[in-house]
Amino acid sequence: MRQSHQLPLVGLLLFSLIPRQQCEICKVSKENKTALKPLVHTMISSNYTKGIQAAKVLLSLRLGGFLNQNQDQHLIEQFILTVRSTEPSLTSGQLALAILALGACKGTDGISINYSELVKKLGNKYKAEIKNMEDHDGNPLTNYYQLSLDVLALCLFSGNYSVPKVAEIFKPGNKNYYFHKQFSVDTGAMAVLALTCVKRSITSGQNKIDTKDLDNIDNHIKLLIRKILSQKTENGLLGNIDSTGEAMQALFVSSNYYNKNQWVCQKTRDTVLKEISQGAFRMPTAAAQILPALMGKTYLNVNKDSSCVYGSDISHISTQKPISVTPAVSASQIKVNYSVVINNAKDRIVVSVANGSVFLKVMEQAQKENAALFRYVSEETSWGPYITTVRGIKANTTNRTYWELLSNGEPLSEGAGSYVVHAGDDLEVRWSTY
Ligand code: B12
Repeated sequence: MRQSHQLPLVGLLLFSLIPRQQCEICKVSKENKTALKPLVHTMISSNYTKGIQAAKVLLSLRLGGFLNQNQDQHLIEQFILTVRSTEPSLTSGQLALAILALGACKGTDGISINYSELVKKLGNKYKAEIKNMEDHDGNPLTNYYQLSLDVLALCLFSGNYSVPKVAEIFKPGNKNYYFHKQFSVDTGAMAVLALTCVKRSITSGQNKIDTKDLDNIDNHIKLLIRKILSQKTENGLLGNIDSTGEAMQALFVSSNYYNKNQWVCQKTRDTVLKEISQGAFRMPTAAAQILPALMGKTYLNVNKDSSCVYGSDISHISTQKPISVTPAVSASQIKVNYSVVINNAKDRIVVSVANGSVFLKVMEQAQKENAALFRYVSEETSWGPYITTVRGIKANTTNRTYWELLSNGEPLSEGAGSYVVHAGDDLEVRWSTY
């Protein structure tokens, strides 16, 4: 009799001794969930239903459980059509993201998705990335962030990939983790998620391999986590504000690889929440990258066989006033310096733009005034306009060249479509190699 009374107590004691998962500790509490409203709103009010750029937003909203059943069904139907019509032109990482978004969870609508066909196509795109690396000095067609997305989607959706090859190419010393010798936290975080998936599939017996590969993968995760943690800032961000969400996901799935005192996830979360309240993450992609971690989720929670969670308590959010992505432009004019720098040659112009203008406006104005020197081409991407070409010279991933954006000699941490210029700024687009 006495014993049976004690049993629940013993159980409770044992339960309290089980270390709580980092993702649970760091998850925004029910009471604080309203702090996420601006993020959800940015995503819902964006025209995210258009194009493949919707993938990250859809993935994030589905993982977070922020859609209702009708929204989910409608968006997935539209998205399937988009994927079908654009698939041949998608990069490997874009297709991987599309698969992750479609298969984030199982909708109740009975829409049938031919995953095996999509996954096969992804396998071919991934192979083309590897082939490009073999032919072009280790440079993929896209980048390692996308190769990581490829491996993650292939791993989660039972696609074909070679474990020894993954163990070989994802070595933390590989140049593709670095831009200008600086470790890319976003890339490292995505690689940790991919490698963790591969590791779990090996240990669960789905993938039979040499234990040497498992040891190597394990070691890569350990070193990548060390590198991510070395980029922790005073206020707890990991890398910068835009890499923090995915880095949090990487740290959630690999808590065995670091000590509790090396990362206080609540500090990171609280800084992020403060940034949200001050209007950060105004771009749908930025909002999409941070939201899953704040809900205690990671891309490893993608599971096409597990039912979607619908109708979170803030899903009625679309009635809120939208947060504007475009900064307010005033009638007064400011003067800025703008240069195009190619090797040691610098062509400079002073242009006048309305106060509050973004970098791209300056480029437009310079082009109007002197097209021979300042003509450029931009391409719409999930982060806004990406400058691909200036004066006919085009960025090229195969030889790691691009047009770098700088202000007063410092590389910008945002793009031409969102960086607001200031009077007297020395703006530059510089032909660079990463
Ligand atoms: C790889 C990468 C690059 C490569 C792109 C070429 C390549 N090898 O693929 C290089 C090193 C050249 C690069 C350059 C820049 N990048 Co970058 N990049 C990334 C990274 C790690 C992955 C992008 C990706 O493939 N996504 C997945 C695919 C499926 O999505 P996608 O939309 O199709 O991807 C394309 C675009 O993202 C585009 N792209 C890459 N960077 C940027 C930046 C901006 C502002 C835009 C509009 C587009 C863009 O290139 C991708 C491949 O074509 C992201 C990290 C992240 N979290 O997204 C940072 C990231 C997008 N980059 C960033 C920045 C700031 C830049 C630069 C502006 C830096 C600078 N000072 O010059 C420049 C862009 C300048 C320009 N010409 O417009 C920031 C953007 C933050 C923001 N709020 O806008 C990110 C989020 C990194 C970070 N955490 O700070 N980048």
